[in-house]
Amino acid sequence: MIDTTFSRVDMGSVAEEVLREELPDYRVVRYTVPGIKDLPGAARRLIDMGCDGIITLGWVGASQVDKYSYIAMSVGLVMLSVLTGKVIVDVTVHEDESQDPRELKEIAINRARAHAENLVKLLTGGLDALRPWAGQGVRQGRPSVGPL
Ligand code: RDL
Ligand code: RDL
Ligand code: RDL
Repeated sequence: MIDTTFSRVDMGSVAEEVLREELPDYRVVRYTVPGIKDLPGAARRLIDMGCDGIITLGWVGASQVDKYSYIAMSVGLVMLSVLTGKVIVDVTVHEDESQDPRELKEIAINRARAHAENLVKLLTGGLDALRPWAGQGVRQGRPSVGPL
């Protein structure tokens, strides 16, 4: 798992608790980097150390320059996943998802927890791990929107 010092919520500790609880037979490695553009390289280093799966926890500021950083991060993580074949779950919170700091914190905590649980399922449940929720409009951070 990789988190950042840029983030305004300690999402890493939320994810770490889930992973340690639900993956007792795994070694959980936590690596903290300055910001989101450092995540793809850090993920590569953890994969090279032998990690089976990666969860990143990133926070995107509200300005246009921050969104450019987000695109760079996102492309980097997707490419890394494609090229290595490893499961990479990307938790991102955008600072402009809510104007209310309390709600934003709640989104961050809920999203980190929900995606940590997704990583557990993807690592341990095989290709069918998420099948029960297929097409169900599942969201992370805010309530799910449900199927049409
Ligand atoms: O490698 C050092 C930094 O360049 C790197 O940590 C960047 O990700 C830092 N950073 C920005 O430069 C920026 O413009 C971040 C953001 N925006 C951002 O929105 N969120 C970050 N980092 O985590
Ligand atoms: O790795 C975990 C998530 O980052 C990943 O599943 C994303 O594809 C989830 N996601 C977003 O983060 C987003 O901002 C999705 C959308 N938008 C979207 O529009 N459709 C998706 N996922 O299927
Ligand atoms: O329409 C409101 C939100 O659904 C929309 O802004 C989403 O894209 C929010 N979102 C992200 O911005 C993101 O980076 C989500 C994720 N990641 C995610 O992983 N899961 C979500 N939303 O449900």
